[in-house]
Amino acid sequence: NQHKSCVLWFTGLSGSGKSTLANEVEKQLYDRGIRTYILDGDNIRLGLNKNLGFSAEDRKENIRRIGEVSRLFVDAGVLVLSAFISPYEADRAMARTMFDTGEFIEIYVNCALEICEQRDPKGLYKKARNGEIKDFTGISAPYEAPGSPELNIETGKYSLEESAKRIIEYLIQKQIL
Ligand code: GGZ
Repeated sequence: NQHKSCVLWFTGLSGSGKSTLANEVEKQLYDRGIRTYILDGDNIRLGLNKNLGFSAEDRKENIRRIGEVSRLFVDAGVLVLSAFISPYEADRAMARTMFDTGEFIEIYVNCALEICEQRDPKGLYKKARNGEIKDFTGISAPYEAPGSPELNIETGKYSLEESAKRIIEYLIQKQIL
C-alpha cells in the first residue's frame, strides 16, 4: 500500500474521547490496508514510562519519549496514532520538531470539561474533586488547548463515525492515503 507514514497526535482532556476516536480511525485505516499502531496510556504508561507520574516535568518526559517512539514507528513505515492528554503546548511543539513538515498531525479532541466530567468513565474526576488525585488535568493541573492544530474535532457535538470520517478525509486531502 502506497501511503505516507505519519503520526496522528490526539490531544485532549481525560474522557474527551482520544482513545475511542483513535481506535475508530484505526479500524477505518485497517479496512484500507494501512499498517497502523496505537500508542496510548495502556501500552506506554504501563511499560516504557511506568517510572513517570503527572508532574509537569514527568509529563514532559512522557511526551518526549512518546515522540521518539512515534518517530521510530514512522521510520518503519507505520501510521502511528498517539493518544495522550499532552496538556502543554511546548511539549507538543517539542514532539512536532521530531518530524518532517506534514508528518505530525495534531488533532485537538475538543470536548468541554463539563462533558468529560459527566462521563467520568473511571471515576477519576470525582477522585480529583475529592482531592484523592492531585495534579489532575482540568481540575488541579492545566490543559493548554492547541492554538493551531491541524484538526479540531468537537467530540461532544459529532458522532464517532463523523469525527473519524473527518480525519480520514484530511489524510486523503493531504495525499497521505
Ligand atoms: C491526568 C491522569 C492523572 C492525572 C492518572 N492527570 O482517562 P485516563 O486516566 O485513562 O487517561 C488519563 C491518563 C493520562 O495519561 P497521559 O499519559 O495521557 O497524560 S499526559 O499526556 O499529561 O502525560 C487518566 C490517568 O492517566 N491519570 N492521573 N493526575 N490524567
